[in-house]
Amino acid sequence: MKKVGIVMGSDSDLPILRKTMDTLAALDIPFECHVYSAHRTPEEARDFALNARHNGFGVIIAAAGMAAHLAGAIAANTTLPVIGIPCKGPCFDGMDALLSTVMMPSGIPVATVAVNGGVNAALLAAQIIAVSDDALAARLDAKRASDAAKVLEKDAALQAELNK
Ligand code: RP5
Repeated sequence: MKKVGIVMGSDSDLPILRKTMDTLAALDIPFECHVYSAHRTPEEARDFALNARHNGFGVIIAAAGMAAHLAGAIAANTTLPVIGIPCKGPCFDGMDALLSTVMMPSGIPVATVAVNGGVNAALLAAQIIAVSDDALAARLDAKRASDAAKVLEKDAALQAELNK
């Protein structure tokens, strides 16, 4: 199976990416995780993107906050699908990172998930890999069914409490 590459602009983004890693691990998807910054280590970020396909990656998840150019900078150097996670920083409730990540010019797409959307980034990466992996697609179906069952359990508990 192709690996998922996870890149974050700073280790301060790690709490968001832990959710990404946990979700990928639960689905038995191999991944590799790095701290590379579009601004502080531009050469390392560029090299990672340029070599990602050759190094066995199928999708790259890039997470950054503030002036969040990392996903775009990665996408500029690979035609692998790139998923951007805007991370909420100290100002503007994450709107700075959201706009910096999502507003890509035509020609260089970044599939942007919600602010701090670490779980959905992993699930979207899984769905991309599952296009050519039926076993993974089945695991995703099972997760959807299990997640739905949990919601219905909560509804049943609420109904029981309200209708005492
Ligand atoms: C961004 O700047 C990082 O992705 C992080 O979200 C933010 C702050 O980085 P640190 O100052 O915590 O290293 O590049």
